[in-house]
Amino acid sequence: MIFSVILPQYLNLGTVMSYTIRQQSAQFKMGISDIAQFEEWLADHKDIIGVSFVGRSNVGKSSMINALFGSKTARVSKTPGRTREINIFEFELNLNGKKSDLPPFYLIDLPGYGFAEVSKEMSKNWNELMGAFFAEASESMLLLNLQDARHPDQDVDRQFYDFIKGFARKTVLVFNKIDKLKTQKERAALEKLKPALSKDYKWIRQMYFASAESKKGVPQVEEAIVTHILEELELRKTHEDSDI
Ligand SMILES: Nc1nc2c(ncn2[C@@H]2O[C@H](COP(=O)(O)OP(=O)(O)OP(=O)(O)O)[C@@H](O)[C@H]2O)c(=O)[nH]1
Ligand SMILES: [Mg+2]
Repeated sequence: MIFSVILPQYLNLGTVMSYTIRQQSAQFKMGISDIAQFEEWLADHKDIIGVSFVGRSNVGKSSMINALFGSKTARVSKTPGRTREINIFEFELNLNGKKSDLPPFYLIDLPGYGFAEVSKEMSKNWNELMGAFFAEASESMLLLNLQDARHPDQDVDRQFYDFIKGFARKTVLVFNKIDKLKTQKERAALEKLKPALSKDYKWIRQMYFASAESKKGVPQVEEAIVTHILEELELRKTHEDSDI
């Protein structure tokens, strides 16, 4: 799907430019599970623009990354709680179907929460890594929170929101696995949840229903990511202009 955004700064006034995620462009940079190493990385990457995936273990973060960025970008697990480290990638955007001149953007796959069988040591490490991420990561990183469409708004999701609520990050909420919702009743129940969630969590910008498996709703999530990136670039351009 093509997304059109008018960016007069980058081309002649009024030119319509269509940016998309460049498929298979995501390069794995590193996996970090050590807090000191992660803090050093964050300090070296204060202004990055991109998207971070977070959600309950097994909700389909890695699968959604593959649906959006190209197959085999991230490892999909059969056993929950597999992604225990912070996986960092760089990816590119296409402009009108060809590699754009924009610098690479960042994709971060954060370790899942709510996996019951974690040791004390592991949950301490999760707290440290995620605490550092929310306190120090660039504000230009969109947070993409996934929930399971069949089991939305679980206690662990709410606990996670309590954990991050002081940070008010730009967030989009994606209900994944909608292919598993078989009845209209199930879909209606999910739809009904939206206003309550918007009210409780004001920093959520949009909510989407999607399936990494059937790819339904994936283009809309791609559009949210691309729009976020272009907005961040635009903001920086505006700041630079006003500095002169
Ligand atoms: N039916 C269906 N299954 C899905 C979907 N997305 C992911 N899955 C399955 O859910 C399981 C977990 O997927 P992952 O992508 O590894 O989930 P994750 O959130 O990265 O898991 P952790 O890294 O362990 O936290 C796999 O068996 C996937 O095939 C979806 O949209 N529909
Ligand atoms: Mg994963």
